[in-house]
Amino acid sequence: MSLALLLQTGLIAAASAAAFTPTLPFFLDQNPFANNFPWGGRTAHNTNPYTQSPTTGQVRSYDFTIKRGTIAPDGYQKDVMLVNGQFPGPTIEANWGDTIQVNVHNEIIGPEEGTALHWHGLLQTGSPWEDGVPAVQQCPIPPGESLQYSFKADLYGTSWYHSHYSAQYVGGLFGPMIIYGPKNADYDIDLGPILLTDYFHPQYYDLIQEVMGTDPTKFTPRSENNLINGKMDYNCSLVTDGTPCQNNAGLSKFQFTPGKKHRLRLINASAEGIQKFSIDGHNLTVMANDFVPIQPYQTQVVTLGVGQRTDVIVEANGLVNESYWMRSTISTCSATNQPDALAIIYYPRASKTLKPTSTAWVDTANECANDPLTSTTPFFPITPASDPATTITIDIGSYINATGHHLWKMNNSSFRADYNAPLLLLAKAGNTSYPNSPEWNVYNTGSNGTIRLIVNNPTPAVHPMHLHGHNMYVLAEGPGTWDGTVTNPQNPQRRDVQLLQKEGYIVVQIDADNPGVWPFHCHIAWHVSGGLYVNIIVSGAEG
Ligand SMILES: *[C@@H]1O[C@H](CO)[C@@H](O)[C@H](O)[C@H]1NC(C)=O
Ligand SMILES: *[C@@H]1O[C@H](CO)[C@@H](O)[C@H](O)[C@H]1NC(C)=O
Ligand SMILES: *[C@@H]1O[C@H](CO)[C@@H](O)[C@H](O)[C@H]1NC(C)=O
Ligand SMILES: *[C@@H]1O[C@H](CO)[C@@H](O)[C@H](O)[C@H]1NC(C)=O
Ligand SMILES: *[C@@H]1O[C@H](CO)[C@@H](O)[C@H](O)[C@H]1NC(C)=O
Ligand SMILES: *[C@@H]1O[C@H](CO)[C@@H](O)[C@H](O)[C@H]1NC(C)=O
Ligand SMILES: *[C@@H]1O[C@H](CO)[C@@H](O)[C@H](O)[C@H]1NC(C)=O
Ligand SMILES: *[C@@H]1O[C@H](CO)[C@@H](O)[C@H](O)[C@H]1NC(C)=O
Ligand SMILES: *[C@@H]1O[C@H](CO)[C@@H](O)[C@H](O)[C@H]1NC(C)=O
Ligand SMILES: [Cu+2]
Repeated sequence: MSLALLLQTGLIAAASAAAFTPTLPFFLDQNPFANNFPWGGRTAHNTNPYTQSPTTGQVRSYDFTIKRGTIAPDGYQKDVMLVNGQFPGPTIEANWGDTIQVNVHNEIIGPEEGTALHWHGLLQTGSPWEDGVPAVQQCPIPPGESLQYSFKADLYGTSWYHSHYSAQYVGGLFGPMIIYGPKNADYDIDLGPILLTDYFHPQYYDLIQEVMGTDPTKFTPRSENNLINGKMDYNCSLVTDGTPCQNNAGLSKFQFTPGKKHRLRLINASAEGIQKFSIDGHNLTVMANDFVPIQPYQTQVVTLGVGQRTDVIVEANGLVNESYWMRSTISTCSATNQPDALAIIYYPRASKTLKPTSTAWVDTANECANDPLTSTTPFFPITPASDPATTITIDIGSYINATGHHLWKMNNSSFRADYNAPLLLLAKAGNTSYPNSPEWNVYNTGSNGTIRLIVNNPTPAVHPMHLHGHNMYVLAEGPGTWDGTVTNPQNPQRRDVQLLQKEGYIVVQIDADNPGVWPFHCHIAWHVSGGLYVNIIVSGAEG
């Protein structure tokens, strides 16, 4: 039986405690690197990924059943929601230009909840209704019902899918999404997705009620643990309410082949935590941020905000008889009781019973910001317009409303959704004004071709800002307010999530070439639920 089939049927679960994380690809029918390159002569260097993606005609079908379940990934028993009984959810794989088709069956009962899945970072060009945000592009999928999503793998690299219904993804509904495409840096072995996730023991819905509640001591929940690919140990002596808990639940394990270059696909699927990723004794070569290949640069510690991805290459130049810690540490600007996630990398002759004795790198980077924009040069250069047609300035704030609840606002307006009135459907019917619903936070940019967003954050919290449907040019970011300077104006960083520093700003810009209603929001689950969210209507570029 193939590995993919084993994973699908869940038979691997029993064996996985001892097993190493398998390498990619899992493809049953073809190895995209060995057999063919369905993207033809397109390279990371010669092809504009936004306008020249291939169409292979190949369909990758997945069947996702979403149900409640009980798991104990760190030893602490917890009720969650799962895709096909797996935590994290199954890996979606496709080649650049393939069509991904996912049949989602909502079987969430006891109690019932709606759901909807978002395919993070894909452009959805020509298919804006497949983006998966309830109240914007669709109604929630009701319990007992199914929905087929079908969309093109229009960018390539590393990403994830997650529920966009309430904060359900914090309750377990997420998984990796890998799209194979041209290489912009050389490597031998694809070690696959490495999901970094802060982990909360209470139910997500109880946390949301506290975060948006009236008790200020509960506005910022502290995570209990930090997981790598859904695993970490927990100190069960800390459990005081009698919940079953088992010490030494086990860590994720990876295997390095000496002398080979390994690609690691880091994904920050946290609710709140900024993660600092490193491997003891090894350098990291950063080759992509989000879905954007970049000119490789070397570092020891990578910072990822929620929703961000970074692909790194690691050369296995350690001792063949040693094992090394892989670490992801939640930074001091996030709230946690246990910041350190660990996994183990084994060389072939390392003892499988002794723990590594390696020591961590000293992290000298800014605790609460991405690497400087000057480090990043996109592989395919694009120069954005210097005179955008539309400029939208938005100030972020938090406040206590008249009933004492804690909310977030963008330009003085806290977003509140109406699941029964998806904005894309209204826009398709020609209706883009909702005088009685200012809380829908809609910014209609008409047919203007370039849109600049200046976001000011006077609050003492970092916000990973995510835009759907586009890669943003990140023109500037920093503390304080913008002085008008653009970093790397000829070829600025592009990505789909950018950290907005506390008491700081970001300036981002898009080419409005993808008609749709596109969410722009903070990816911290608690903040987006509290209203830190706007919708941008893009009608299609005219100039
Ligand atoms: C586990 O937690 C208990 C209770 O706080 C503490 O006394 C103990 O030192 C902890 N054990 C470890 C290994 O951290
Ligand atoms: C994930 O993002 C959160 C929020 O921005 C951040 O606190 C955390 O450190 C990030 N994790 C990694 C591994 O980058
Ligand atoms: C990491 O990179 C630095 C700078 O390029 C180099 O001096 C050092 O030897 C490298 N260390 C390892 C373990 O590869
Ligand atoms: C690995 O080999 C080196 C010498 O090559 C030795 O110094 C080291 O102690 C060995 N490590 C282990 C865990 O046996
Ligand atoms: C479109 O661009 C023009 C020219 O910059 C500007 O005056 C107008 O306000 C913009 N319209 C919208 C809806 O943003
Ligand atoms: C305050 O916010 C909460 C949570 O969104 C909401 O339930 C409540 O109705 C709001 N109060 C007022 C007066 O609008
Ligand atoms: C947001 O508020 C600021 C300050 O009141 C104002 O300058 C800006 O134009 C507003 N932005 C939008 C998009 O309404
Ligand atoms: C923000 O909203 C509040 C309440 O709706 C209002 O009193 C205040 O004038 C608004 N401030 C601005 C700058 O629009
Ligand atoms: C547009 O939709 C809103 C919300 O459903 C509704 O209140 C409004 O009457 C609609 N406008 C038109 C012109 O149909
Ligand atoms: Cu935020």
